[in-house]
Amino acid sequence: MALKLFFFLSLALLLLTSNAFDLCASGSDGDLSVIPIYGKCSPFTAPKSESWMNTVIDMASKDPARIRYLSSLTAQKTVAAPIASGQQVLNVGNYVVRVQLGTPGQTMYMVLDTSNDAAWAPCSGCIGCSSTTTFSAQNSSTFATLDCSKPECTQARGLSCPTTGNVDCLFNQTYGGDSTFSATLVQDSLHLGPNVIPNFSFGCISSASGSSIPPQGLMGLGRGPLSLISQSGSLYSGLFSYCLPSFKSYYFSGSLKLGPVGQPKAIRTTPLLHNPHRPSLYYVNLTGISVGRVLVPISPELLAFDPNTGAGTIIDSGTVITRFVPAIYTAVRDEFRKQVGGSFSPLGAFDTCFATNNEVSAPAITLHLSGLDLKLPMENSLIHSSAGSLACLAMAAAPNNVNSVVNVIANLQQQNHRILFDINNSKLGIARELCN
Ligand SMILES: *[C@@H]1O[C@H](CO)[C@@H](O)[C@H](O)[C@H]1NC(C)=O
Ligand SMILES: *[C@@H]1O[C@H](CO)[C@@H](O)[C@H](O)[C@H]1NC(C)=O
Ligand SMILES: *[C@@H]1O[C@H](CO)[C@@H](O)[C@H](O)[C@H]1NC(C)=O
Ligand SMILES: *[C@@H]1O[C@H](CO)[C@@H](O)[C@H](O)[C@H]1NC(C)=O
Ligand SMILES: CC(=O)N[C@H]1CO[C@H](CO)[C@@H](O)[C@@H]1O
Repeated sequence: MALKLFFFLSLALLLLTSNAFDLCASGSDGDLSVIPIYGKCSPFTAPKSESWMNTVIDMASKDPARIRYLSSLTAQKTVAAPIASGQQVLNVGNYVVRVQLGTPGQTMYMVLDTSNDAAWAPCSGCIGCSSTTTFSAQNSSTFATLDCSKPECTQARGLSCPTTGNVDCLFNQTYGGDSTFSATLVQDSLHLGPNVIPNFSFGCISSASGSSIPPQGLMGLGRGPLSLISQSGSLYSGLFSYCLPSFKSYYFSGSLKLGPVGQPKAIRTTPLLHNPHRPSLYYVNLTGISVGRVLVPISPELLAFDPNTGAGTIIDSGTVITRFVPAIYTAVRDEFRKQVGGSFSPLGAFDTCFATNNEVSAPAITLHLSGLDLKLPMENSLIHSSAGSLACLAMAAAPNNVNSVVNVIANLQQQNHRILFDINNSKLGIARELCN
């Protein structure tokens, strides 16, 4: 009896300690860990750079290409893509989530992307994929191909198949502005923490080129029919939320909560808008921006939501720093500089860097959304150099030459907040939450 108790206690202790010390383990309550792509728990290593700030600058340097890409996501799918050659693989999409595909589950660290509809993963034998971790269809007992006549195939291809009958569903897709891949639409079980989604459709990549394809695949959380939320149907009730940890929090991970369980009960919300011109993206109604107590004068057409052109403001998990169209950014920045005073210098994507001695006078920036003011904590509006002597306003102008106005609320501004997407009720909730 005593021996049995001792055995039981040691087992319990072992379980407890192994959980407590594995900081990279997924939460046991059904939350999935959301890991900064260069954090300790991520299998990916940052490109060589001397400092953390330079890593962020490197990541942010890809924002303009991403915004052009997001602007190109019109209702009509674009298939042709310019391909950048000879570039080092530099990851875009800055958070990964650990999932398992197939039976038995094969672990993949997929980039989380709220602006993309589908999921895809590199498959064994892929030509041009950057990772040696690939999904093996042969090793999964639940794997199936999808033939060309299935409706999912039309959704993935953006057009129907040229032939009928039992032909595999092949499609090409562009990603991130400079990359393209060829894939076959397939189905297999997707394991997300304690949940299994059987017959989950995703692209099995057979060849890839360009520098932006996430090494172990992508999990689309957009609003289209092939996205995780649509494919999981009633399982998650069209609801998910995440908390992104700071890039700086090397050891820790935030969380992705799927479904209504464990979501904040009371949370301030703003309407989530659907723009038929760019149906994958999550739009919000940004009505103004304050710098300190000053409401920056912005002409309303630069903020207006327009279903015909796709203009408006989106919230995106894959853009690094918030981008406003140039006229808005300039007005916000000039007001910010006026209130801080002193002199400013540029650094990478940032054009408003100043000595940290002046930081006490840095005003807070508030994004006014319909029904919700998001007053950004300093950690979400300033970025500091590693040496600590310089602070920069962590926002920039969007590229000038996109089809129509798109402002992007990016992940640096979302960090340490819970962002709740309630698709069925068209609401976006935002609440401060420390998940570092
Ligand atoms: C399938 O699994 C076996 C055993 O784990 C492994 O040796 C093999 O490389 C896998 N096949 C592929 C195509 O990954
Ligand atoms: C995909 O691209 C390849 C190479 O450019 C081409 O041969 C193939 O026909 C394309 N497939 C589809 C379905 O568009
Ligand atoms: C939300 O929408 C999805 C798909 O549109 C549906 O399957 C699900 O049942 C809905 N959930 C609720 C709670 O209405
Ligand atoms: C956005 O907010 C403005 C100002 O309150 C309002 O006039 C406009 O109708 C809103 N747009 C949408 C699409 O809700
Ligand atoms: C329609 C379809 O493909 N159903 C399959 C879903 O997955 C299970 C096993 O995971 C198969 O048995 C079904 O045939």
